[in-house]
Amino acid sequence: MSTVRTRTTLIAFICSISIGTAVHTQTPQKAPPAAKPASQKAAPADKPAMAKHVAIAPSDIKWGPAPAALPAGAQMAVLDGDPSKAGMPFVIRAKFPDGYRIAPHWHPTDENVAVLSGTFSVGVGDAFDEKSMTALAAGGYAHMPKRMHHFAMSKGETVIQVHGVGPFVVTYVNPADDPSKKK
Ligand SMILES: [Cu+2]
Repeated sequence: MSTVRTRTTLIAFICSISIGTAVHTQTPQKAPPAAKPASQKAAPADKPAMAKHVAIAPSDIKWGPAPAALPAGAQMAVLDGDPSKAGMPFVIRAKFPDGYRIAPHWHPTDENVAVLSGTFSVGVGDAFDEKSMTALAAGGYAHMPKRMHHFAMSKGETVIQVHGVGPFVVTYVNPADDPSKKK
């Protein structure tokens, strides 16, 4: 039963991330793919393919609503990679309003969090306990090993950067805390 629930969460999360990303893409989706320029053709066998580089100015980050697996009010942007793809590295940003709370949950993969602004507090365990949390100011960092139960809270508008290897899925310890299941 819990396997079914986990899969549902995963699919819901992936769908909402894809939708969120698609909605905020500014290029038309229906244009046929342009022919690849010569520079993007497969590299000769003796040369490894060059990876794409990424350079995004803060003003060019395309924020959109966070996936339904997170409580309403958060914004998210995918900077690199794809958090929905298994084995794919990703870098995302999340922006939380003051007092935002994420109930105890876990991920199937390690989560790495850098705090860019505001204050982000994290705690571990099955019950949300403010007193047990560690408050991280801008510059702080947190690592949550895969499957470790943890919870979080913001103070002031807070921006974090999360990196890891997909799939980035949120599963709540108490299924009643899952915002994607509420309505
Ligand atoms: Cu988490």
